[in-house]
Amino acid sequence: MSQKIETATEHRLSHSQAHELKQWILAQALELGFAAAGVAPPDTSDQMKHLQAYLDKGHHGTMSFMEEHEALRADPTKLVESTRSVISVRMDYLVDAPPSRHSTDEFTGDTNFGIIARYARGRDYHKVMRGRLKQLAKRIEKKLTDTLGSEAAQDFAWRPFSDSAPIFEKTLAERAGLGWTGKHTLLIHPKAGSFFLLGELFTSLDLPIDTPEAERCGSCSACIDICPTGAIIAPYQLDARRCIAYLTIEHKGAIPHEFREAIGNRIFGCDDCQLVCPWNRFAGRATLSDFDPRHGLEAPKLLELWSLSNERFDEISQGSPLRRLGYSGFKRNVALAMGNAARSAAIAQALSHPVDDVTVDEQRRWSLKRQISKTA
Ligand code: B12
Ligand code: SF4
Ligand code: SF4
Repeated sequence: MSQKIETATEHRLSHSQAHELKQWILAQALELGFAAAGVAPPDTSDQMKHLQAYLDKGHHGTMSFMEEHEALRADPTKLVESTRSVISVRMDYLVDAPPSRHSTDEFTGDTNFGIIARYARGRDYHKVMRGRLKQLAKRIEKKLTDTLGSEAAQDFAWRPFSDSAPIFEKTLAERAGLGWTGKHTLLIHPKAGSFFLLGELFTSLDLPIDTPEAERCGSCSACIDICPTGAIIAPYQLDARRCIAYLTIEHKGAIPHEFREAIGNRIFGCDDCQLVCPWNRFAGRATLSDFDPRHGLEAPKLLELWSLSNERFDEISQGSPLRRLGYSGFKRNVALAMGNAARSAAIAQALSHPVDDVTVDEQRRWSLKRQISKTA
């Protein structure tokens, strides 16, 4: 089957046809709400040495999925056999201009509200991204039927991904010309910053490959210097166990004491290394309403979050990245932020009632103690 696909697509697309088809596909991607698209070769084997070093040092913490499917990570054609090229896409999620890292209450003043990372304030991007990638594939299928006949369309194999498979998404995007990997380990585009998400359409088409962007961090180290928990241990190297995104989203159980104060009022993910990055002066804006904040999640009051019932959390987190936390993880994070919040009798009062969940209750007691120490 895969042999048939390879032969068919290879022989049907001449150089100029492949070039024209690629330009057409990239235009369709923009029409579907992607901010950019490019084409990468299906080979990321050169990244395995970095992954191995990361795993050897235990930087992945409890994310055991990072240890799995080594062969697929190195060679995307093992994941989807007929893959000849990967269409990599970027989706911008920033709704408003981000505040300057040094001039806002978000970090220095009134912390009686919680911060949710910007990508997570609206609809879950996994669904948005994969839905649009499927539409892109359907359009390509129709185009192939119209230009090369139904057999070519039948031979067209594809699969969409976004944070849903063991692949190096940033490397693929880099190879597709969508940016360079910054020292904070995220992909940056010189004209669009880094507040975007990545997705891929693996295809059996032999499309022309793009040219990668030059690396432009230069001597800057702002992200490394600003990281509240010192998670960027060296340029391009992140110890996930120290990263607030890991601690608040992936880590189960009690948050290690050494990071509690530094987490501040961040209750889901962290944007600090991106907020400080000079390239985000050029950050793109979301074109899809899916990223519009829901339920006031752009600046939720901690006391309101703390009083949410399990049922209400279920409603609010429906179709949202927050779902991943579960009620217990959510309460743990809110309790922590309440402890770090500015002195408040109302918060101390709310924290004075024991809760059933062991992890949440331990966090509550720590936070109450911290609040009381501020009011004393
Ligand atoms: C695991 C994971 C996490 C983990 C660990 C992150 C990490 N850096 O490993 C945690 C939970 C911490 C996390 C956090 C975030 N994540 Co995340 N995450 C992933 C995931 C699933 C895998 C990343 C991975 O392969 N890590 C493995 C290690 C080995 O790779 P690495 O640290 O990136 O290092 C690479 C390079 O820096 C280089 N390298 C490593 N060492 C060295 C040494 C030298 C000397 C050199 C030169 C290079 C080098 O090689 C490595 C492999 O290419 C990807 C999706 C995917 N499948 O790709 C999303 C992904 C990277 N995450 C994403 C996002 C949005 C985030 C957050 C911004 C969310 C938030 N606001 O809270 C934060 C940002 C934190 C940060 N500074 O990176 C987006 C990034 C989009 C972009 N613009 O780049 C992705 C691509 C998901 C998506 N589909 O959009 N994430
Ligand atoms: S997301 Fe936050 S904690 Fe993680 S590396 Fe960036 S600044 Fe540090
Ligand atoms: S803050 Fe500076 S070093 Fe960090 S990613 Fe941006 S340009 Fe690169």
